[in-house]
Amino acid sequence: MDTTAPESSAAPAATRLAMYRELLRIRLIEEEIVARYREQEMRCPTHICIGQEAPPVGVSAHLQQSDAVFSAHRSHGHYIAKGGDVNAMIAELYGRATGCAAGKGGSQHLVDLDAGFMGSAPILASTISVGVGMAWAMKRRKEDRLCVIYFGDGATEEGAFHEAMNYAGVEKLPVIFVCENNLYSVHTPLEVRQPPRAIHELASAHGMLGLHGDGNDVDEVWQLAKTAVERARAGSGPSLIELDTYRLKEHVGPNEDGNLGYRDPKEIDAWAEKCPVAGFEARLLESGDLTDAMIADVRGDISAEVDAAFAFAKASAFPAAEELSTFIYPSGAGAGA
Ligand SMILES: Cc1ncc(C[n+]2csc(CCOP(=O)(O)OP(=O)(O)O)c2C)c(N)n1
Repeated sequence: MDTTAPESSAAPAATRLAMYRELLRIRLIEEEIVARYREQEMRCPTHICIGQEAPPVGVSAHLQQSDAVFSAHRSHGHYIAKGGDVNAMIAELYGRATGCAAGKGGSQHLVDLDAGFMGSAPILASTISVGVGMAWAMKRRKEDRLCVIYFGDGATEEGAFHEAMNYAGVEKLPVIFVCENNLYSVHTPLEVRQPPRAIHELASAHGMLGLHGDGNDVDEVWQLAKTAVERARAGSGPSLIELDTYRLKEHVGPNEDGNLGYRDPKEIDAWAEKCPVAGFEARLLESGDLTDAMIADVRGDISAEVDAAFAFAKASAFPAAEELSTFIYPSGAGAGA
């Protein structure tokens, strides 16, 4: 199977500007979470995606509301880029009843069915099988939709990942597997966890297209995703896209972690230099498609949105005590009970 990047044809200027806005939006929302996390009002484990904004933005630029997205524990960017309700996401982090999971899930259980964000869950690879099941249903019902599943390099070590890939390949399902390879699973580097072969090479073992590229370059992500999305919509089957990227914060929480010793601070600095937001902004400024005045406008709009989301969350009530036993299988009252 082909594992090279497709011939380059840049996204239209309007799409590139929209992607810039979305990259910056995810970054500023994440920075606000980082700034406020220490207040200890967000009581859930929170995996920050700063440094990894380009994959969701470049992929979601090709998706319709009716397409489905699944994610894992580091899911804020995926949720936001798919059109998830930001007020409801921040309220979920604050454990409020207005949260997207009614305040019961926290950062690792985001969901917004109206936006086609089917859910995130922290059990590695758990959502991969569910996403493939949904893609199978889409195909059986002859729906014009596709499913995108995001996960990290660590999830590719789970049996469920390979089973799901196999089935997607056998049934030629409309599904795109997006692996954000940030080189570490918690504090363990990739080279001591997997044999010396690339993750995208696993695609050929499961009879699908493998693609690989720079996950910090939203233009490149956009092109790779275009190939995979067109394939899926044409009924030509699944793809695995491996995107090289890097998380700039600690595994879980708002802090830097260069002091821990598992990553060379020089490596962290080198990836910070490859910032997906600043790099794209510089290219757009250079081409004249973006101006300083436009940046100021966009930043102003996003700041207002972020302030409003945190105000909404903090003004919202906590779930009522009776909610403790609703939506609990098998005995609680609630939907389906
Ligand atoms: C089945 C399972 N095993 C172990 C864990 C503990 N765990 C939580 S996050 C994580 C690392 C995941 O790494 P990766 O998939 O590369 O995503 P990243 O955190 O780098 O974004 C592990 C091992 C888990 N959540 N689920």
